[in-house]
Amino acid sequence: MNALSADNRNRAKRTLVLLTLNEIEGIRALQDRIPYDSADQVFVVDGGSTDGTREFFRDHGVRVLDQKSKGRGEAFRMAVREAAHDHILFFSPDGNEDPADIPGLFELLDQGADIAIARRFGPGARNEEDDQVFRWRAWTNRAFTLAANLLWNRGRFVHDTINGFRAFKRSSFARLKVDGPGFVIEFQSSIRAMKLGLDIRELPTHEGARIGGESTAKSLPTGLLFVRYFLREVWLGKSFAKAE
Ligand SMILES: Nc1nc2c(ncn2[C@@H]2O[C@H](COP(=O)(O)OP(=O)(O)OP(=O)(O)O)[C@@H](O)[C@H]2O)c(=O)[nH]1
Ligand SMILES: [Mg+2]
Repeated sequence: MNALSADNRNRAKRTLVLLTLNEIEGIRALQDRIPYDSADQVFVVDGGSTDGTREFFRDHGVRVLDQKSKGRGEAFRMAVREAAHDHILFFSPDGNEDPADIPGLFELLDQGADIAIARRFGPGARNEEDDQVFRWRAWTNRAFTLAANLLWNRGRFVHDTINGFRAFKRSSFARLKVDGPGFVIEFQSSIRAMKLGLDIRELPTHEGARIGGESTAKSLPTGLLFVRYFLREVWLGKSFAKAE
């Protein structure tokens, strides 16, 4: 038996979840680069695509689950309910996330992390706006991340509390009881993980440009949602975890 198969036999099983809402151009470009064989189960959670994304996956033998209600928050919760395995990774095939990082994120969980995040900031990393003069989205992201670290993090600094390209242990995700909607789900999960002192590890990544389609994360409503949920986390403290 070679080293790789011995490794595969000893590690926890993995579920890879693809999150889509009208990403046909992205998925056509990325399909051959996604390391499907690094996971033991793969499925798509789709938010209601009408551009052929769902049909593309079905034609390629990938199971597609249709969301009952909208938004990434609901997609994360549905995925964890449906996942068969204990290590669960979320990948969004719109061009921002590099599929080559999928095995590395799974490996961080194997090494003991509760949450593994592909970080777009910090040493060795790059975000979409790095070659622009005004980096509004990056600056806003970093401000929210700094505030979360200052208020709640007692472990190693987390450089990117917001990126959706991340993996969870099922048991850790359950402890977070994340109830946020839409694009705030990742930030809320990072904050709550800090509050509970979970082991958050990061992998430097290079964020790419969106390949096609349209962003559904409109800056102003998303920013306001973040402020609202940030203040709610200040208010809640650790009380969210009481029912543990
Ligand atoms: N399942 C599911 N996926 C969603 C939903 N909304 C967005 N997505 C996917 O989540 C990923 C991220 O959404 P984007 O709209 O690209 O948001 P963003 O990455 O912040 O914005 P850009 O930088 O412009 O790409 C994409 O793969 C979307 O297709 C949803 O309601 N359900
Ligand atoms: Mg995107």
